Amino acid sequence: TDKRLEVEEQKEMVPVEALQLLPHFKRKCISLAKRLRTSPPGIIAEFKRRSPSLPDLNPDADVAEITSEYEKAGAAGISVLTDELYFGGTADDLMLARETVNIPLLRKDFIIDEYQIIEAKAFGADVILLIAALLKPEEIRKFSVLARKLGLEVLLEVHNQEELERSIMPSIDMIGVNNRNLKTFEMDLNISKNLAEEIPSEFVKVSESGISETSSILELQKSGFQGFLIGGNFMKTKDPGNSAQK
Ligand code: IGP
Repeated sequence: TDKRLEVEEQKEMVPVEALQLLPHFKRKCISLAKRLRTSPPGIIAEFKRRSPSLPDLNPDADVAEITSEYEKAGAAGISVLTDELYFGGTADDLMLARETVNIPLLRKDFIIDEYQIIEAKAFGADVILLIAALLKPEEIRKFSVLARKLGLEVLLEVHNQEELERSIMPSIDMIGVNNRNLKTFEMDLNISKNLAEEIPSEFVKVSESGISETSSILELQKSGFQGFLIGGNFMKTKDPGNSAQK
């Protein structure tokens, strides 16, 4: 696809052998799934400077400052956008976040090859995102098995029952239901509510996108969700850490 080519063109490829020598590559990951299972509701606070729907979200946001505030505010984990083209992030943002906080970090990106998974580990991630809409089931299997081998957890993102059914497999730890329609950007929390009961209980359930009210979190928690991925609602304010506190 186009995205695949763009990713390849953008990347200055550091050889895998060099990635494996980075200090974080040997670090033992911290479990996000365990945190969400044992003390729900847990907020996964997201760091992003912009997105396709919000091009001026927080262009000059400082990753060390904001991730440290998220941690102080009690976030269960932090999602760091590392996609440059659409979200203005880099893998270096992930590494800076790792050097700042001691809570689980999710590498939020469009993962389409194994290299990005090795890079995620080497740059300090604990969890990777795999998007069902982008990947064939064989790819999800291959990528999630590699992630597990490296000690990373896997959050699988789905939008509907069909994606869930074809992509669910034992090498996945958490299932994230994205409330945003990727084509229209339209948001609907009912997408999460309707899909919740289709997700077996061995998977931690995360509701993603468009969450801005405590009342929505409580409702989604009643439907069975333990984790809540929140980005724009925090990043749009002057003081994202303070918004995460509330
Ligand atoms: C956060 P929001 O509406 O709180 O900013 O959403 C997160 O769910 C969203 O950034 C996201 C995303 C993704 C971004 C969900 N899935 C996949 C990039 C790729």
